[in-house]
Amino acid sequence: MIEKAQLETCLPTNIKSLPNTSKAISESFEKYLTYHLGRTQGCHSFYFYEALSFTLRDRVVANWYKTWEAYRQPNVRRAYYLSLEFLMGRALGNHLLNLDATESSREAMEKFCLQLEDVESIEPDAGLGNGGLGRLAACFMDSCATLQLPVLGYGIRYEYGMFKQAIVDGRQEERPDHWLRDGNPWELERPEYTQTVKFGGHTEFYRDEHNNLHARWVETNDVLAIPFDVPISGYKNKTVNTLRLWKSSATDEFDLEEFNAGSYTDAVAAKNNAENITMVLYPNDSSENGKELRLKQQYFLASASLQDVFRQWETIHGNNYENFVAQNVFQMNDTHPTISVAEMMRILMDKKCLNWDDAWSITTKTMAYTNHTLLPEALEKWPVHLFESLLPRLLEIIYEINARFMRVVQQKWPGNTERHARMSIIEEGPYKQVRMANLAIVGSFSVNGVAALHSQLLCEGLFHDFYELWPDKFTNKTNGVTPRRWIAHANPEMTELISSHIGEDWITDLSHISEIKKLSAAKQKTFAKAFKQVKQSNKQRLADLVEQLCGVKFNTDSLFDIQVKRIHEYKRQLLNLLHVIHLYIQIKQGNTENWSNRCVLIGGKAAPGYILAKDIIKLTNNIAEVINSDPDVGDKLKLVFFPNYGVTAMEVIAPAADLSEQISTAGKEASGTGNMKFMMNGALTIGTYDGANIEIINEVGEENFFLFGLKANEVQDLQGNYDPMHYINQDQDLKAVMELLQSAHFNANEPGIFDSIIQSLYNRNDPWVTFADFRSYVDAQNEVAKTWQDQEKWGRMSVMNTACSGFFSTDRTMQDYNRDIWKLDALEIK
Ligand code: 26V
Repeated sequence: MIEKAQLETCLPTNIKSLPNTSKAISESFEKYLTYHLGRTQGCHSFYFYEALSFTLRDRVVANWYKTWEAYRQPNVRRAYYLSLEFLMGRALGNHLLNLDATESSREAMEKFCLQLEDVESIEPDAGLGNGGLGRLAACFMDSCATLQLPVLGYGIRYEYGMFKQAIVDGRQEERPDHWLRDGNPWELERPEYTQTVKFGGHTEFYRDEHNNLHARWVETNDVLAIPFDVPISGYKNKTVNTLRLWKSSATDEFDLEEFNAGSYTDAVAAKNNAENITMVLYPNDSSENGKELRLKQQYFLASASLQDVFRQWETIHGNNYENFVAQNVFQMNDTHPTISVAEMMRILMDKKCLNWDDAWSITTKTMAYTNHTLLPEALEKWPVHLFESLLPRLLEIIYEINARFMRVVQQKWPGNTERHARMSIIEEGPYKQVRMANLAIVGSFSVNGVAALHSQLLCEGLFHDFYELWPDKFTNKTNGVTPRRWIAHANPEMTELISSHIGEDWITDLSHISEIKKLSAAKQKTFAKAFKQVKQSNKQRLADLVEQLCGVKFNTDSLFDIQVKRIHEYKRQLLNLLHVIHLYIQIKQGNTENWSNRCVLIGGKAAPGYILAKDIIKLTNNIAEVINSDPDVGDKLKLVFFPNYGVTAMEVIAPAADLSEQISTAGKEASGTGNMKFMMNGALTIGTYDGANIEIINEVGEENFFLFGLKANEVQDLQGNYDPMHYINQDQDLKAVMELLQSAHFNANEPGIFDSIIQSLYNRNDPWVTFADFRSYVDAQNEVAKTWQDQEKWGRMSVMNTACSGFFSTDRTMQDYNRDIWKLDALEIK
């Protein structure tokens, strides 16, 4: 382990900023390439990317250092965002934008006959997340840096990120994403801040010199946590925040017995176990039943991060925790890091020797919890026996937290055993489990959902008991997305157009984007025309990519109808496919008067063990095959499955969309954030009354949104008396669609492969009630097609969507968190 420098130096502490001119950038680029990387022309293109990244990183470092210094000051209150996932995507383009160095870098690259975009495209995505929850964390980090809020992200440096999706014979195949293989110029290893994390062993009790009882966790298997820091630059300010990612590593202590027994190689190999903890991201976003390695990851993150915060605290405040609450707050991204509640108690009691009440007071005043899902199968529970073997000391603490909490419940609702059983942190019965959401609620001062409806449903349903006990703990914080990545970076032409009309303020205060509604009539007209041209050019960019990846030609005059997100039954990609089949039938029957040509694009990853989701991908590809090769269909309809959807793909897809599909069963999608990215980029939405769609409608008006389907309460009322046949018998279109699907028209040589999909749709217990929404979905789609015929009207609606998207910036979201939960002061970095 590296110790802090012991040598006296007169090194400058005030690091100078470097110039962003194209001359300075090209000189530095050449120097890195030649002298640092030892490469020259003709080398692998990765080194061009690496040399430019080092050049940019140098320009970030001075401000990074200044930001650290500012945050280290004794009275600065800080927030820590604890998350198992940060779906960062690419970094280089983002830093270029924030440093206002895009044009000078473009020029610099041209000196070497390189295109900046080509260099940028070499960077692998940092895919350290599954979907919405991980990308939200990344957007939050961006906004906090731009708002100059002292927020540190803590996460895991997975060696393998989200798997790469290959499509073979129409089916998903998972390929490893070894994103770190060639090295990562955007991380700085900090071995001097290594922490030790314990597993296994058992507890011992002892008395101190004052006869107070304490616990000691002994005979543990220890793992080292090495931090890697990733800079998060703010937009055109000097703030550079930090995302600290932990890598697991073996301690230097060998198993001496084994070592001396001559099994030197076995003893060394055993170290692999430790290294495995941060090897791979779990590619699952709903159920993962009790996998030991996943619990290890969670505790590893919690323990390393909390110890790191205490280490920093003690360098300034020593052993005095009086002001700890005033200066620290932790935001837990879902239940994944909520073992932090117990770990905080352990550290305060076992390490800092505080008594229970003082430790509990600090814990419950610094922890805050965000819930991201209402799906019961995504609520984490851990078998007690796993805790017993892996984290025995933490289990003791959880039992004690629960015992004390149950007394509170008993006092409020004496004798109400059913309620006690529901609220207990421990699920009793033959298979005892720890309910992480209950632990999070009991241990936090704040609990929030991620959209208005979602937060309301949490209070009324899932967390109702807790809401009755502590109504003031619960709030809503509607999600957002960062306009820097999702407009300024992804859609430079639209950015240029908007800024040329209303200036650039909207980039850091998206409420200003509504000013495009206030342009004079004449300006509105030219704006709308240019807006459409931008959309066309973005559609061309996507069409080129689709042709390259799928071999299908998209006509850019067609309506681009897009659904990209994780493949999940509740998100109802199947409903989309039923509509596509319906359109195909209409074409085959010659019902094509006033037809609107459509290109339908579906993309997203299925969890490797989620068979039905994988079948949905196969079905999409099979339907696409039939439709795209039918000469009767031609340009009227195209369908593709876009492979390996991710952050970087979305940067091309969102700016090119005409229609955004947000068609989840009402009450199931907590928020959605793709919906916001599409809206900002001028797509119209077809969607249910679910998640943040509701707030999109509030902002843009129902007349600029294609709303359909049952409401959340209607869906709930339907459960139990849902009769799929009722809808089939009533609706000739649905009947025809299902008949064609069941006739093996799309699987002529693969009999039976879609049987389970078909069965799921006919299931009376189908929780997603797909048939129930078919009619109103098709009607809404017809309305879409009709509106598309009136291009001027569509254009107006499209501009309105962009103009009304101001609320959906994560800058607003972060201000909401800060006002109600974090209460940080923005800190200007000079
Ligand atoms: C759950 C699990 C379960 C155990 C295995 C690993 C794993 C990984 C992730 C999750 C989280 C699922 C919850 C989630 O992603 N929620 C999404 O959060 C978005 C941001 O708030 C929101 O927009 C989406 O509507 C919501 O589905």
